[in-house]
Amino acid sequence: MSSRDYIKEDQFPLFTCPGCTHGTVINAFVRAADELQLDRGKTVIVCAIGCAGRTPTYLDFNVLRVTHGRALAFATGIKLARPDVKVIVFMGDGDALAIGGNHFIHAARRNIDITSVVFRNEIYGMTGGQYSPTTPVGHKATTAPYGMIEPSFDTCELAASAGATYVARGDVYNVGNLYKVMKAALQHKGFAVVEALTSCPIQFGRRNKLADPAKMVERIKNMVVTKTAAEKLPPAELAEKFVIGEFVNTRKLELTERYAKLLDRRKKDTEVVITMG
Ligand SMILES: Cc1ncc(C[n+]2csc(CCOP(=O)(O)OP(=O)(O)O)c2C)c(N)n1
Ligand code: SF4
Repeated sequence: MSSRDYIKEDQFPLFTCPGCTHGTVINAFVRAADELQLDRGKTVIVCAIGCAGRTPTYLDFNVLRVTHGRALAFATGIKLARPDVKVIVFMGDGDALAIGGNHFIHAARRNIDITSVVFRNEIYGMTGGQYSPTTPVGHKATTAPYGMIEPSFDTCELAASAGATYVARGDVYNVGNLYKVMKAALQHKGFAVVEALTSCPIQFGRRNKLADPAKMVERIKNMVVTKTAAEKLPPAELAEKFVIGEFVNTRKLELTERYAKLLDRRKKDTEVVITMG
């Protein structure tokens, strides 16, 4: 297998707007998949609606495209039915943290063995630029014409505190790091989250004096710091930045393992208790 075998070349050209960096996230995924020689026959990618949700169109895998915000719910069903299959979920920030927010925290709490990638482009791209739970304060969106007043989620803190056992952040400027964390997430057993900072020059950029795709990537470059650099920053400066790298990498029994144990116990237990009314 080579990386080209993971791509559906007949689906090109890309549907994305010029300068969109969602493709860079997919590129990091394909590199990682190739490096790990992912078995396409034993891998399912689940995605929903949105520009990020549409990116698996180009991937030559079993792809299930579902309702907006429900990718993790479907993925949970697949994983429980077929624990031997690798399940990967691609979601926009709105998909993962707004309409799908409840599924996200419960997938983390259950520590189910799914690799999830959250494309943080700070907006609802596909539907015309409404604000998402990651739109930065003061920035404009169609539903925040005078500037966003709600604080953003810290996706990584949310995932970690809910119970995810692998949590990392990457971005489309430091592609080497993004690829590295993607690869580690794919190798992880348990609920793995990679937040990928990506840019939407059309729906976010145009409203925020950042329509130039290169400026948007430069903005990401200036927004991120490594963990080592973060240690040297004064708190006020650090509050403005996104730390990239790994935050959580632990091994705990995940949901399908606990479920298998439960089934084992039930098989041994011959007593059947029937309760009425
Ligand atoms: C149940 C449901 N609610 C709302 C929509 C409309 N809708 C489609 S995509 C989307 C938001 C997309 O934003 P995001 O998930 O952040 O992904 P992006 O397009 O920015 O990559 C919305 C609200 C829908 N298709 N289905
Ligand atoms: S709307 Fe934004 S996120 Fe969607 S394809 Fe265009 S640039 Fe990319």
